[in-house]
Amino acid sequence: LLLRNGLRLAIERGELVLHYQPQMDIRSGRMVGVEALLRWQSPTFGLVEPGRFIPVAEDSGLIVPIGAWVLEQACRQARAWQDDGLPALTVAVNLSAVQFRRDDVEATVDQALERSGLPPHCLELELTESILLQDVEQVLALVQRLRQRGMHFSIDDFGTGYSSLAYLKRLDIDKLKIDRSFVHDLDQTADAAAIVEAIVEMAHKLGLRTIAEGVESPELLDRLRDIGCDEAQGYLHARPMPAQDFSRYLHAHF
Ligand code: G
Ligand code: G
Ligand code: MN
Ligand code: NA
Repeated sequence: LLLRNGLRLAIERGELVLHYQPQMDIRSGRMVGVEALLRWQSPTFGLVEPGRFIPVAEDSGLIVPIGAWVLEQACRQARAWQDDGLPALTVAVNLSAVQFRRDDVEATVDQALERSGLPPHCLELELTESILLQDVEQVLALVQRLRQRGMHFSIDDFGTGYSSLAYLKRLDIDKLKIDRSFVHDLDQTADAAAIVEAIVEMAHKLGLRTIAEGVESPELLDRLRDIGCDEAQGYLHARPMPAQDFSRYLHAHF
């Protein structure tokens, strides 16, 4: 309850911040995208991780205004980097399944793009498999409409949730994000390696790209390259960092 009341005021008090983490193309070594990750800098609770407050935001409905803020902020920041002369990166934003249920996601996304001036093809929306527990036809149609306008979609934490391969095939997405629990064990257990290999092979057969989360070592990156995984994200390249630090990182990278 304390957390919820604090969270209610967090937006207007400017306590929410986005951190940014690069996404690298494994073959070329180029940065191709950046994920926006929400943090709450609370005067009472300190720096609160999303794992603690996103569930509270979802239960209370606060995820709707918070999600709208995240989308607009991430789009504005991506646009600012473009205006700064940096190569156009895709900015990935996490969407909660609750946003699909409680918000007019299409209007919220349009508003963020319009206000920021970010071209739709520079925005990627990360969905979780739990999105498919809802009115599937409605979700499929919405994703298709947004895709027609140029936006990209990925499935986050892939392999950990409920996923119907039948729906996956119908869902008009671009990319699977392989959950970091599989990536972490890649060089330790044959089972984890088998799972990552299977996901990559299936994704490619469905015409999807793959990105591995939680890539922490050069050895893991080598394994992923051998397996044919397309992209990597993790502490090996950079930790999530505030916008200002990420700007410096970008200028050093390009
Ligand atoms: O950054 P960190 O690993 O602590 O994030 C933990 C989880 O919180 C991740 O699974 C991520 O998907 C989720 N998360 C981070 N930012 C957002 C956000 O803006 N909206 C939603 N819905 N989830 C987020
Ligand atoms: O939305 P998603 O579940 O992909 O959230 C990514 C989360 O993973 C972020 O909260 C980020 O802090 C965390 N993360 C990013 N890179 C690494 C990594 O290399 N190792 C670990 N353990 N966590 C990571
Ligand atoms: Mn994510
Ligand atoms: Na994830």
